[in-house]
Amino acid sequence: MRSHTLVIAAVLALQPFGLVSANTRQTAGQTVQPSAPPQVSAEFQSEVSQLISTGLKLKEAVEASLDGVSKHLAAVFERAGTKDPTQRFEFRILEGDGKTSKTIFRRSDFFFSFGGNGAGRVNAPDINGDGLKEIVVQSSSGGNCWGCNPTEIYRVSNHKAELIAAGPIQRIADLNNDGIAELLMADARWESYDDLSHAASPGAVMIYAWKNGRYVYASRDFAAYYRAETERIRAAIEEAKTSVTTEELSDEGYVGGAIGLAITYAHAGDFERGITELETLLNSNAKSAAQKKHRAVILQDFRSGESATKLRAMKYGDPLPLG
Ligand SMILES: [Ca+2]
Ligand SMILES: [Ca+2]
Repeated sequence: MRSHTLVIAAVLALQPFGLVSANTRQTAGQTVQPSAPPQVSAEFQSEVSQLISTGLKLKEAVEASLDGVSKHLAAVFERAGTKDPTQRFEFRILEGDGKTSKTIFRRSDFFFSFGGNGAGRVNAPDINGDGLKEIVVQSSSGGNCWGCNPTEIYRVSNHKAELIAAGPIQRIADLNNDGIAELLMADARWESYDDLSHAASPGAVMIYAWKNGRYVYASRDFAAYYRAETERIRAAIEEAKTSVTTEELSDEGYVGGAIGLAITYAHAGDFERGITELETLLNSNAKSAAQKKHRAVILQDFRSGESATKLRAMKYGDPLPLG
């Protein structure tokens, strides 16, 4: 039980790059934290009681009319005493008809919460401007990594729940003030790159925007955001530079920052600038032959190796993969 609690604490603390919490537009739903037993409206009570009688414990509940027609209860349950960790938590959406209700969606995993990271605190606003309210839930498959703790976004129409986004979403925010929020997603593809420590893993943010009924990769449309982001990363690199000594791994924060800057330029639409910046940074401030050798391998990888291929693989307008 103790290790379980620790992992969940790690999941909740996992905020890549220390970004601040989500900007909420408006919050129509009400989230009840586990400390008080969540209360649910009358029409959901018989379904919830029936689930509790099978060994589920109601942890969190949000009520909203997600489709503007029926009432819905989005709920997180914990299954006490289960031996299968992938069945420990259950996320459900119940739909009511004014008198009674039934489950229209369920998914089990290691962990769910509505209150997890910054993104998870946004619940039941209309995030994408399609007239339907979304439910945002933090999930976890149990690992301590960016990619294995995705935030999932669901909408409901015609009595069916549909997953419209999933991934390491750091923030849900309207970056260009058009009234429709964008998803700021961690690019986890270089997490643990080249044996860099987790703290030094190169991080970058990808932006997905809602267009024609789905989230698509649209990072290069957000130039002002990326200008601020490159300034922030440059400041972090300056800071990390002061730690570089002849000790072999003393430059990993510096190297991780330089790679993060290159990836960030690539997302902003300027792959070549990213490579030029990476060359300049990796060719300076090396304090040992081992550091120089290591950086030459990284440069090769970003100029023409697997990392170059991965950076060029991102295409403007590509739909967000739903896992
Ligand atoms: Ca919506
Ligand atoms: Ca927007």
